Amino acid sequence: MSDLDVLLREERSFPPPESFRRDALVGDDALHREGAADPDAFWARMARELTWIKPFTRTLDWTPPHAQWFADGTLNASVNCLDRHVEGPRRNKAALIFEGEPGDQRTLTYWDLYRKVNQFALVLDRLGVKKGDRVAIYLPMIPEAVIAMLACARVGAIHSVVFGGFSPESLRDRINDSQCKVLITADGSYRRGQVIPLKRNADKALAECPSIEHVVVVQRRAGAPGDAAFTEIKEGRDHWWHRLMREARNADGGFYRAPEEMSAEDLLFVLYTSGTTGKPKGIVHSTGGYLTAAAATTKYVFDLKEEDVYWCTADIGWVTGHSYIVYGPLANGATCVLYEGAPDWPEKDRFWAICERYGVTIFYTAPTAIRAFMKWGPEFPARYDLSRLRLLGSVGEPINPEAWMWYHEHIGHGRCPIVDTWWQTETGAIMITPLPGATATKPGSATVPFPGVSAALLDSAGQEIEVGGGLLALTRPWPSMLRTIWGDDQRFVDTYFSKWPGRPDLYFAGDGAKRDEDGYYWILGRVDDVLNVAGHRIGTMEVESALVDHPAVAEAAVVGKAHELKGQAIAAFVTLRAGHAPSGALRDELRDHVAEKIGPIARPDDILFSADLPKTRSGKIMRRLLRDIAEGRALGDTTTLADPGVVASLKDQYEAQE
Ligand code: 6R9
Repeated sequence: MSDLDVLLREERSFPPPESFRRDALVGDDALHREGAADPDAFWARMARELTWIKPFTRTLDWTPPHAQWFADGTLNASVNCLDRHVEGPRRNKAALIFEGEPGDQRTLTYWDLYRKVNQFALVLDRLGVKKGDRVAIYLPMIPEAVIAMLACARVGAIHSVVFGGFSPESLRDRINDSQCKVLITADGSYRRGQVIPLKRNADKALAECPSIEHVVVVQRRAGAPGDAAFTEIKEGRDHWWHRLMREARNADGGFYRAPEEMSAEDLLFVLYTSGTTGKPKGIVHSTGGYLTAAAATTKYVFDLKEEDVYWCTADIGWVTGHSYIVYGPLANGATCVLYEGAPDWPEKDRFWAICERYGVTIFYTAPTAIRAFMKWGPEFPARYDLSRLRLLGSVGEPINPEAWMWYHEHIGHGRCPIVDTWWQTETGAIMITPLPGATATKPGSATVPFPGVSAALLDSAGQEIEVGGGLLALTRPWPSMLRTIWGDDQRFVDTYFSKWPGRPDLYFAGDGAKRDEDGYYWILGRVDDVLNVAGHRIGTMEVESALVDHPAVAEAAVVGKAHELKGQAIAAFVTLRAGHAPSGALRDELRDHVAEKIGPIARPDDILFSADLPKTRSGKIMRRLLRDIAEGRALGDTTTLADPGVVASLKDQYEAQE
């Protein structure tokens, strides 16, 4: 049965529990009605919940596909996340509750965070960072990552966070693409009891990053900071974070760094994501529009209250970490849990231990994690008191109804609404989601657009589909939409706003979806050459380029295959150069090579050596057939192949290997 068929048969529906609805920020359809009546006015009202230096008078300027929101207003994101809280009763409230993988704990109040962000902003000044400069952040999930991001925002620098699991080459390409001036990293990062040598990785990258003038190194590893065998400090270029912070004082001896006054359209950050070509795209986000939507969605999707303890398990290296660990929750003055390590270290109960320890009330994670919890068994969460949990969230990939029900029963104990939130790096904030006190949920459906957001399903000719399957589009601009792709506006136009000729106002999301009779959306997954492996976006082209970079490889084709835990796994078909023979050792070598080039998340599960790849007469590799092979299906139409024999022999080989 196909995914679509499974979803079409899903008929369970869960209205908001009355006990939840009664106290919810939104317990009826008022917000949806407000958004539908006048989306611009709705977003303007959301924007006015922020603290502006100069209030905006214009809401939206829309010259498709370029939008500007609140363009004549000025503000600073760090003021919205910090200053406005320390002026009031939140001054001593916990902002971040941090737990490291080895078990170390640190709590930073809003005042602590405010002080450290100001100090690090002074450090950035001292390193010569100016408004508009780019700063790369390659850090573990530690409070310094949040401090670094907010300090960039304070001085008006554009941060570019690179996931700590990415390889030196991936880091190098991202730094070079946006010409970062400073890199902030750490000596190491804990993962499953091991220390990942982040600074050593960074040094490899930096050998080919001429734009970097300074490197700031957080001491994360236990032990002496001068442990030269592990961390090399290059005099003049590299600086220990704690030393710079100790000296960070302004002329009057205080720590205050006045926030830069930023236009709403000034850039807040660039974040790289995979697309259909080998080169990652630098997705560019604005200050005012981005913050408006990040803050509004955090408040209403998570029904955020003053006393909540909120935990989003994403990494800060992904957009979910940006919007729902840093900007959205902190703009709302929330208490956020930050955890550094793996969910199964030292035991498979770590997440539930953390939920109990800090009294987590709102928990937001990914389906790939939920499927792992399911596989490990309900006895792990059952060891803990999870009675404080009141709301659960899911993001990153389609959640299968079975995983949804398990989450509902074993984590939510039937009491917590689940918000399945669909959105993307490009959308900046949640776009399709239930409002937990107002929307009845259905297992596997992200339900309906957030107020002020307009979605539609279209066929490839641009015809709208009311009920059934189609391509997902967003049909009106929204404040947190990407503004462009760093250095390549044409690619921005071509990728997102050219799917339907003559309609430069329609945003093409790259996802397929279905809509049911109630207008609910069921996201089916990517329709382009982008894989979603355990919630991480990886372009097939990126993996192919990494493979052909190996001296033994002549040609490579990469496809996604369904995987029980990861959603999708990577299957690669490889032809070898003359003089190289297939072997198990070479297979392992190629898998490691990809992990080294891109990062461990891109390591292929399967590699099949083949004398040839199935191609059309015009020379295009037929990935559809490779997917059929990788997933063990009967082969689809092979009549357009130049040599139908190739694919039959591939299928035999693949099956023999399994
Ligand atoms: C936030 C994030 C975006 C892609 C997106 C889609 C998939 C995200 C989903 C979902 C089904 C959900 N996706 N949330 N699919 N249901 N609730 O993940 O951003 O890393 O850019 O990935 O993830 O395919 O297009 P990003």
